[in-house]
Amino acid sequence: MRRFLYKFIIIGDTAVGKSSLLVKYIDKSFVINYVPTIGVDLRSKKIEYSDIKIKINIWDIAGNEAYQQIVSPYYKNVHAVIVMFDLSNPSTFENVKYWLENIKTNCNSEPVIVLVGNKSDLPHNNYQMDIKFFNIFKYYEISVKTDTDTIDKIFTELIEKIQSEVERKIKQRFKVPIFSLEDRSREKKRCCCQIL
Ligand SMILES: Nc1nc2c(ncn2[C@@H]2O[C@H](COP(=O)(O)OP(=O)(O)OP(=O)(O)O)[C@@H](O)[C@H]2O)c(=O)[nH]1
Ligand SMILES: [Mg+2]
Repeated sequence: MRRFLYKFIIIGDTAVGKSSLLVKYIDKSFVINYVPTIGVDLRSKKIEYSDIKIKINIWDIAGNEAYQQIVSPYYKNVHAVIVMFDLSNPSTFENVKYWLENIKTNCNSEPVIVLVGNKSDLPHNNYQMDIKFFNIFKYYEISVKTDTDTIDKIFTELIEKIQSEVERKIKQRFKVPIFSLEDRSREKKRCCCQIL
């Protein structure tokens, strides 16, 4: 059984629903009360496939401006970033660019980025963003309040994307040149000495 450990972070403006997303994903529950995150929170999830075990540590990062300096180390070595905004609050969408810049400034890896518009249960505008230009893997519109399946889908698609990239890199690293018998005999002839 092979084991993998991945690090995810969730970022975005304050009160867009980052902690709610994490609680819904892990505990399948929704909290109506707003309790601002102080600094960071960590939750973990273990997923088992037929031959691999994956653990993801998901860091929920406070959106409050006051914490941004102290939370920057948490952007290090991340495999995935969930950038979240509130569909019912246009200023949180305008700030998405600020959060994408934060990734560029603070991440030392090249994480898979997804953009999540939350609170689709509330009246909201339509938003357009050139996700290819911003190197965003996928865009989802969800309601953490009423949705469960799409939330699971976000994490599953992220894990699959990261895992396939890791498998590709492993294969590349252990690539053994395959010689045909003919090639090997030619190799022998070229040798100047041989151990018998
Ligand atoms: N209507 C509605 N409310 C939501 C939804 N998701 C979250 N909320 C509410 O939005 C408020 C803020 O949610 P949080 O998850 O605490 O927000 P946050 O992004 O973690 O905020 P910070 O910790 O301050 O960065 C809470 O009162 C939630 O109940 C949703 O999909 N629909
Ligand atoms: Mg929070």
